[in-house]
Amino acid sequence: MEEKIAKIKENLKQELKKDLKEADILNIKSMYVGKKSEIQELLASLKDMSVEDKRKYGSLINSTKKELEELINKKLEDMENKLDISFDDTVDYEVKTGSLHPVTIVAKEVTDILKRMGFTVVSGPEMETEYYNFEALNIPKDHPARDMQDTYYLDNGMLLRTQTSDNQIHAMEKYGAPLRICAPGRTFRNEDLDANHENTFFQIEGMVIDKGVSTPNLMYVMECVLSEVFKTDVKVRLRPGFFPFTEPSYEMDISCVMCGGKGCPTCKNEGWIELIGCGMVHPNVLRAGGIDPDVYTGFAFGIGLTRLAMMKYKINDIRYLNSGDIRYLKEFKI
Ligand code: FA5
Repeated sequence: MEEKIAKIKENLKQELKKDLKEADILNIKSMYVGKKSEIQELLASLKDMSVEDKRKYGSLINSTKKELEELINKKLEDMENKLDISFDDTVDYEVKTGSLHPVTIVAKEVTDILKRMGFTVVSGPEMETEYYNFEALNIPKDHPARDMQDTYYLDNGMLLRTQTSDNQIHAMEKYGAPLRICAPGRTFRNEDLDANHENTFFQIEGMVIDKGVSTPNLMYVMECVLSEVFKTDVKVRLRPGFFPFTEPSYEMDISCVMCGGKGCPTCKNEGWIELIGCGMVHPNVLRAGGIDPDVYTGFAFGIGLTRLAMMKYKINDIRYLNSGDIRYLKEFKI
């Protein structure tokens, strides 16, 4: 019996030394420990043995079966570990991944900068009521400022928001004063399209309300954002502007990076591109948000993120950014 068992073990070891595929090992498994295997026959024969032999061989046969199984399983495991390790260097393994859109990249950059300055990021609906988009922002029905921001009026009585400034009212209503929020988002206008005007573009709104907030605070925040986004010095100019929801109001322009300010089709020969609208929050707007203008003052700004992406990445026509042309967008892979 001992000899027979030693022979089975030796035979298996020899078999397993060969160069085997998974299917071969599974065949060997069935041959050596399967129902019709020799060891299984030996186990079956135990019942006909004398009590003495049973005691003598019972544990030997069982432990041998276990040993055979372990040898086979180890071979299977080694084979699995070996899989996937060999690479065929002749195959082109280029991994095709997507990339962030340039506007997403600058939006993230600006929100990160503002977050470091203590701004909380909020968001509002793209489908908006006239109240939040216009009326609460001191733009009543029939106000000429509505002409500057014509939009898409929906059958359900709502509209596609023309500016992220709707977030000013939502945030004041929700959080009250003091307040420090920014709100990136998509905006829509019925616009004549050209190299720097789209009908769908992105802005980021900012609003700070506290006691004693003034214009120099606003200028400081704008300066920090622009110098961090562009890393190098860029020329900006501040000029008086008009928004019914701020008083005083300003517009900030950036010297066109495509022509260095000389004038080109991108800036429509002006040398400057309008980038930011901003100002001190009008008392009527604070009131609409439930905040007492005799106690609190505030500033707000709206940065054109799509234009910012154009200027940062020297894109000469805004329409590329909504084109979905992958060859073009691939350039910005980060
Ligand atoms: C506004 O939308 C104001 N809500 C900004 C504001 C916020 C003022 C808070 C005061 C306080 P304006 O229409 O100028 O303002 O747009 C702001 C910026 O959005 C522009 O400077 C420009 O960068 C961008 N922008 C405006 N229209 C378009 C357009 N058609 N295509 C691409 N970018 C645009």
